[in-house]
Amino acid sequence: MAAVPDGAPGLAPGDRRALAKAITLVESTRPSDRPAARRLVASAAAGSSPAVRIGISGPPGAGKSTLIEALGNHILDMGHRIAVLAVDPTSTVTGGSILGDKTRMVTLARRPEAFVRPSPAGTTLGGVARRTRECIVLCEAYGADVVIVETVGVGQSEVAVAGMTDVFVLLAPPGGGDDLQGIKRGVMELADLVVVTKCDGDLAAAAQRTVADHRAAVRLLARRDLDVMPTVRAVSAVTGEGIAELWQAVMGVHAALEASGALEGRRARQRVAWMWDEVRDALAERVTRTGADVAVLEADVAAGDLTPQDGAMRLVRDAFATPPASGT
Ligand SMILES: Nc1nc2c(ncn2[C@@H]2O[C@H](COP(=O)(O)OP(=O)(O)O)[C@@H](O)[C@H]2O)c(=O)[nH]1
Ligand SMILES: [Mg+2]
Repeated sequence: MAAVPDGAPGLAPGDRRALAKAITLVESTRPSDRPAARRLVASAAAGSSPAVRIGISGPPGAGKSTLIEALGNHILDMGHRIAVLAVDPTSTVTGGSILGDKTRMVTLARRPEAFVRPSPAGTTLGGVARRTRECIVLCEAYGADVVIVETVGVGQSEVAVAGMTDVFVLLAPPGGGDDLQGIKRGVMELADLVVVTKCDGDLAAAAQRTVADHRAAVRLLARRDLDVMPTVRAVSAVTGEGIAELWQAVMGVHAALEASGALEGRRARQRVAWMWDEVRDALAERVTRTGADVAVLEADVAAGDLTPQDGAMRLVRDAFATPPASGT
């Protein structure tokens, strides 16, 4: 996509079409698009300030998309400009979730101050799109002062999204008894806020019980930052109950983290982690692109004729014995 040259002339604040094109470039898997994508992200980062970055995760069907629609509309009413990056790896399997998310966030997507982007199927890795971090930066250059990343809870994805946002919100659907809906302890420990969804109608009583269960569980957990004691609350995206309070709570956590310096600490760690992810990507790319004997080595390792360790060392050594091709 040569339409976006170096610099980010298209990424004018509020230009949704330019942002959509920029994200498409950044998500492109064609190696020839990478240099332009990298320049675009660099200039976007240079010319913008970080938004309030919110990660929202939870099991499939917990009500993430529906809540983001309700919360997003409230945030817009508060005068913010919002971008939503929805990453749903289950859509690779069902093929239907992206359509579902689009229809679910339709009132949000229609408002001119909002940008909603479901990541296409097949671009996710461990539940988070490979380029989500770069897309967050693009959204900030577009002028979003609130960026929400929705990701379905499938093991590593919560950890990944918590590792690229300021405030991590974990959603839990109402459940019976003391069942915590299979949310893992390590994931609970990342949560700054736990939100029990669907607190309305027939589900209201179960939702309140689930709140009590999670409050008890949260008290026993290690805290991620001493400044934030995770709270548990109930909301209904259908009635709107608890939505305004949830936004206040998110902003409260953000303000507390900022005041104590913990926010800058999180972001600093995230930048370093990002660098190492890029190193791993660049290495893997270089190793596979040298092409030499990759298939043969894979076959040898598969057959047990070569240990995985020796195979890896051979590939890395070969990659660096070859001068790098342009582009990386
Ligand atoms: N009663 C009720 N149902 C809800 C609420 N939020 C979501 N749902 C329903 O729960 C299902 C899953 O919602 P969705 O937002 O797609 O969940 P996601 O997979 O976590 O994004 C849908 O059928 C929604 O209509 C709510 O606040 N109240
Ligand atoms: Mg969803």
